[in-house]
Amino acid sequence: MSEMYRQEVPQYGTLLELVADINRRTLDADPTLLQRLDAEGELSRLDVERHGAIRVGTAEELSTLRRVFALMGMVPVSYYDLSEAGVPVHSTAFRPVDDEALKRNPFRVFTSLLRLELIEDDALRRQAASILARRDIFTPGARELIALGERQGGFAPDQAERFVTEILETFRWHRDATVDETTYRALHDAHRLIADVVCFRGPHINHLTPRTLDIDAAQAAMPDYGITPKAVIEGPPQRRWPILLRQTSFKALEEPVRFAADAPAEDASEGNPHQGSHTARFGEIEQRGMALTPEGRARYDALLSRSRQAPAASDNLAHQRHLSQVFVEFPDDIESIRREGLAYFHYRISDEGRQRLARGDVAAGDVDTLVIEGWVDALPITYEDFLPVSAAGIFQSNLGDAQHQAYAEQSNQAAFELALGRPVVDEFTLYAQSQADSLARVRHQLGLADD
Ligand code: OOG
Ligand code: NI
Repeated sequence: MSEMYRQEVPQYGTLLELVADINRRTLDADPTLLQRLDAEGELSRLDVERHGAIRVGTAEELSTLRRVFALMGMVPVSYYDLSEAGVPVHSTAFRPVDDEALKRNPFRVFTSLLRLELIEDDALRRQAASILARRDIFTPGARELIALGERQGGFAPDQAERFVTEILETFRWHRDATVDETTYRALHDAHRLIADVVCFRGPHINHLTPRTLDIDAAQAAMPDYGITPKAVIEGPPQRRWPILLRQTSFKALEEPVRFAADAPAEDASEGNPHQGSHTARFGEIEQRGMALTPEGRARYDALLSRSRQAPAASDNLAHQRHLSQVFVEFPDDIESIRREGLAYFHYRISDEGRQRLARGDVAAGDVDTLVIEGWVDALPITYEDFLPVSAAGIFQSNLGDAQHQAYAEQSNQAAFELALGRPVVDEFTLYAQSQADSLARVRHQLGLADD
């Protein structure tokens, strides 16, 4: 998919180069970081690490994607409501969840479902629904393989190859809209995102996002690479110990499309197509820090909303200065963060602990004691998920200048899960489990009973 996207959106290739340059420079300049990432097993995943995003229109599309991703070992984690931010979708992220898989390749797909019920105009809403009902975003081959994979409980290698090839088609860009220009305009005027979801044959991947080790440097360097960044980096400020997720993107590009002939023709291949343009696809970069506990997250959310009470800064440096001032209240040394229970950690026996064991020393005490006495290392767990306020900022930077009011409709996780065909997994449960497993393992290695 990365290959395909690079061909479809050449600027994405440039973005990958920029990120690789910055990551190399950052690691050269900071041997401690190099060592830490290596110890955490993060170095090998750095170059392949991505997330991407798609938007679908129906429950059937969403639930079929859930089955596709399940065959790839990815499950829906978390529920994100974007309607509060004036974007008529709600979302989840499909991703691997076990530590081994995350280490190999933590690819995530932020997947949004259009909330048709938020289109106010009855006739337009019905028209959108009927356009969506006519399309199939999966190839017949993909549908056969999904059924086969489910029956077999997986794929033989050659089947897996074919599966990837067929599924890739779902994410491909189609420059032929399935509707005439009048219909496109009407849907676009209701909300640009609605036109993006409804008017094409499939849910084209709308961005891919590599991970950078220094997003401030990447943001500053974008213009040198001929890329125009969005005004500000979303998420927390720069810190010694990075938390959660920081993101920035380049603006969606205007791309040529062909509209179907005006009604009554419904098929883009008939009649004289009309030229037009559509903006949807962009590139993004992210910097990931540690996963916060519910307590840490509550503090983050409170500080973020306090920072947003001030008028928005239009340039990134001013924005970052202001954020940093507000976030001084969030501890930035790793032991305070750990002891105050603000983040999740992987516990591992230390080199020193290993030597002591070999000498016949005996460890004792709870986890804090083991860490203080140097038996055990605590390594922050990387945040693998998304932030609704940041996601809204990313969406909005690509919706042009039109300001959108929050939708009055409530967030509706139950409706989303009904469409998805299963409940989403709670992210905090995953991190807590991963931490608990590591602790149980290390206590076992030290010959201690469970905490
Ligand atoms: C998804 C925007 C959200 C992120 O990284 O928070 C997102 C979209 O534009 O479809 O990708
Ligand atoms: Ni994204």
